[in-house]
Formats: sequence, C-alpha cells, structure tokens
Amino acid sequence: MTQTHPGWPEAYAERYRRAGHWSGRTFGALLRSWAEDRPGRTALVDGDRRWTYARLDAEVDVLAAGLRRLGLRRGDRVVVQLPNRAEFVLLWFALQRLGAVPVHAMPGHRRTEIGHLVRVSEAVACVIPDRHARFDHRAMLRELLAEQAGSGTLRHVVVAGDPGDHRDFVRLDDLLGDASATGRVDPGDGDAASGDLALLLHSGGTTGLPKLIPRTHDDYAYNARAAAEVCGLGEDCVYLAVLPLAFNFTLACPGVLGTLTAGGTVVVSPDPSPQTAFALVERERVTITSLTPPLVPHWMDEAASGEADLGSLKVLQVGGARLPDDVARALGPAIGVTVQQVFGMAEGLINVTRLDDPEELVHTTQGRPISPDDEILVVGPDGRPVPDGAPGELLTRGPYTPRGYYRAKAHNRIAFTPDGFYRSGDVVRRLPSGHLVVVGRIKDQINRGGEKIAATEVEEHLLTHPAITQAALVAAPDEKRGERSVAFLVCAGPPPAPRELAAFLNERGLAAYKAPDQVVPIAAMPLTAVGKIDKNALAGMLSPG
Ligand code: OOB
Repeated sequence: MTQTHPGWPEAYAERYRRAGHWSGRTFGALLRSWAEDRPGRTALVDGDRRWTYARLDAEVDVLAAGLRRLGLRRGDRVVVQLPNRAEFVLLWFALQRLGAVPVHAMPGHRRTEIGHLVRVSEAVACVIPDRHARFDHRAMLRELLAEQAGSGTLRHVVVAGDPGDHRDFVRLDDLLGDASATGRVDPGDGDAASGDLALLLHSGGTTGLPKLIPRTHDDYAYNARAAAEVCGLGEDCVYLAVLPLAFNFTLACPGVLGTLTAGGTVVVSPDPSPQTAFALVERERVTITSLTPPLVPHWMDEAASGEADLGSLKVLQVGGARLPDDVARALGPAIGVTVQQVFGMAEGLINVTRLDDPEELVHTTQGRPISPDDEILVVGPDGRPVPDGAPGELLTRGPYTPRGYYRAKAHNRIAFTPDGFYRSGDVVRRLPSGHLVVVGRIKDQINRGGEKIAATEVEEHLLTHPAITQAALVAAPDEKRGERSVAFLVCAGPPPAPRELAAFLNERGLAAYKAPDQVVPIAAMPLTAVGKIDKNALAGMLSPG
C-alpha cells in the first residue's frame, strides 16, 4: 500500500492543510472538477487533435478502465516513457484516476535507466512508444524482460503505436478504443487519498544511481497551483509544452498541470526547435512556454528572421541550468517577451523571478521561492547559516519538498538534515530581497544544459572498459550547453576514443547524453590530502571550449 505523506511530520502536514496549500484532492478528482466547471473549453491540443475538458475527462475514464482491465490497481507503479504527445497527458491522468503511480522516465533513457526505474519502484508496467528518435523502445523492453527472466515485477508493456510481434505487448490505442463498450466507469478513484503517492520523479543524482522522489497529490497539486499563481495564469493562458512532458518543469512549474488548474489550454510541441514551436505559437496564440538555456540562442536567431508572429507570447520561462546574465538581458527584447528565470528541482523547491520584478533582478538572479512556506537556509561548510550575499549551500524544506527519497533510508541520512531540510548541493547567494543567485555546486554532478549527469554513475560504467583503470568525470565550461562532461582516464594501453567510448556506453544501455563529450588521457590522477581523486585539480586543467 502507498504511504501517506512520505516523511512530513503531522504538525507540518496540519500546517500546510490549514494554510490551504494541501487541498485534500487527488489529481483524478481535480480533473473531474475542472471538466464539470468548464466542459467546453479547450484543455489540450496536439497537432490537429483537440480535447475539451469534458472530452479529456471522459477519455481518461475510458483509458483508466482499460488499464484496470489489464490488471493495474491503486498503488501500482508504472514506468512511463512517452514522447511529447497528447497520449502522455491522457495516460498520466488515467493512472491518477486509478490511484496508480507514474514513474517518470526521460525520452533519452535507455535499458540501464529504465531497468533501474523498474527495479527501484518495483513497477508492474511500462508504457513506451514503438519507436522514437530512431530508437526501437520495444526492443529495449524485450531485452529488459529477458534480463528479469521471470523474477522481476514487470508484467505489462503498453505501446503507443505498433506493439510489434511480441504477443504480450498491448496497444495503447486498444485500451482507449473501448469507449462505447464501457461508457463512464468509476475506476476506483474514490479510494485514493490526497496524501498518497501520486508520482515518482527521478533525481539528477550525485552518488551512484539516481534516486526516486515521492510526490503526493497534495504536494504536487500545490506545486502546480502555486506556480500558476505566480505566473498569473488564467483561463486565457495557452501553454506550449516544448521540453519533455516528463520533466517536472514542463509538467508542473506551472506547465501542463498549472495551466489545467487555471483553466487554460495546453499545446504539445513534438520537438523543441523554434521552427516547430513558432508555428504553434502563431496558430494557437500561445501565451507562455518554458525552455532550458541551450535552446535560447536558437529561439533568438529564429525570432530575428522575423517571419512568425509571436505577438501572443507574453512569458518565456528559462530554467534547469544557469542562464548567463548577458543572455537573460538580450532575450526579452529579442523575442518581445517577459523573461522569467526558474530555478527548480524535482526534489521540490521552485524559485522564480516575478513578472514585475525589476529587470536587474530578472537578468541576474534565479528568483525566489514560490510559496510563503518554503523555508530556505544558506549554510557554510560548518552547517551554519552564512550572511546574506555570501555563498553557501542551499537547504530547503516546505509544503512541496518531500522529506526523503523513495526507499533510500541510508542515502536520506546524508541528503537531508535531521530536521528535514533537503541538502540541494547547489551553492547560492541570497540577496536581501530573498532572490537567489546560483553560483556553483558541491554535488558531484554535471549539468549539461539542464540534463543532469551523476558523475559516479558514469565513472562506474567507464571502469568496466577493459582499457580503463581509473576514471573521473568532471564539468567543463561550454559555450553551447553551459557545461560539458569531460572524462579523465588512466588507461592500461591506448586510450579509447570518445566515439568508441560512446558506443561502449550505448552497448551498456546508458542514455546517450551521459557519454563524455571529451576524453582526456592522463598518466595519473591528482589526489587530495586524503587520497581521493582531486576533481578541482582536474577541472583546473581545462579551458573553456
Ligand atoms: C530542474 O530540476 P532537476 O531535478 O532536473 O534539477 C535540479 C537541479 C538544481 O538543484 C540545480 O542544480 C539545477 O538543476 N538548476 C539550476 C537552475 N534550475 C535548475 N541551476 C542554475 N540555474 C537554474 N535556473 O532542473 C527544474 C525543475 C523544475 C523547474 C525548473 C527546473
């Protein structure tokens, strides 16, 4: 059975309920109430397909019934890896309506990551596209099933598109197609409680394999609603989902869920290119969207060519990685939008610059928390708060920041303070206004333009290569992505070329974005006084590229 409000002490839960943050409603119930309030308004657009709130609600019922027939029940975990199509939204809500729990996988994840998500969550089902970005997801699942060889938890594979010749793979459309047969169903949503687990997000990770983050209906619905409020979303807003829907930023900051909460329209972009996106902005009169920093120059270049009418676009959110101040300055005038910096994390806390903040703050800070009940500490190496303006590690707790990772007791003792603050590993400076400036990181992670790479995870894979005896992955400054990954390798023999390494890691089932961008053979690793690999010294050997 799912745990209620993982980790929040009852006194805090009570406080968040009294403040009205935790509304006591599940996502299944929320969608129903939105559909009753505004049945005829447009909720979702994907290409030529359009869903009113009423239709979305009804199709979610049908899909939930289909998933139930398949055998899914409340509390079951389901790994979801779908590209940016309406099916993601339908499936997500159908799982919510059953009280089942989507485990978010990124489109680029491969056998290693998906297998890890399945194992940690003990997922009973996996939902995948047939093929996407020239990759056959069915073949990956066949391999995974063979790996678990009857001993794992995975029982169902649902395929958006053609399930191929695997007799146990189910076609998503078949679950959606039975509408006439079933009519309206009560898939048992009444059983789910708002304190139940609603979804599992994966963390960027710092040590070893990524951890899962348990988000409840109460906390995640508040996350979306609070973000929608600070972005001023209302019925007339049209949100364009450009980044992957599985990304917390796109789904709930305010993203899809914030937009639906406000009564607006979500438009799904199948890819993040400005060409695709601008056509959708013009056609659907999009008012708000969100990007990671590496996309920004492409969008600015395309806007300069001046062909698309972007007049409807009011707010452009940028987050996931540090946006350079000069780019932030140039962006607003280049596209004719109000820029909003977003510094968030799957673990909870979201900071945003406000739409009416002075420009200087919008250009040079990553915003301030969206909730009055977000608690922030900026601490030095001794764990004590530093004065405003001084750099320190950001610790946080609050109404949508869970108190621990999923099933990770030992790790939680390191990642959280005894009184429940999450140690973000981000180094920030806090200004007197409460705005935070991200100035660095103490976690062993590379932020490749918003894609997080846990150094130790990749190092462990590199060490399985027969020629490599020691490996250290570090971040180097990069013109395009902010950071790129550099593998320092001590080798017994000729060092593998980056392409060979990429193929090797691909063979091991690792997502392509985790392959080192650059390889530097080195005779011996520099060591710290206590004999650990000195990553600061390694980083010091690199020049900006
Ligand atoms: C978002 O979530 P995650 O979980 O992929 O990554 C969180 C980490 C943060 O701890 C920080 O290290 C980095 O990504 N980060 C930023 C940033 N936004 C995130 N670093 C500098 N400047 C920023 N603006 O990335 C995420 C989740 C929700 C909304 C937006 C981003």
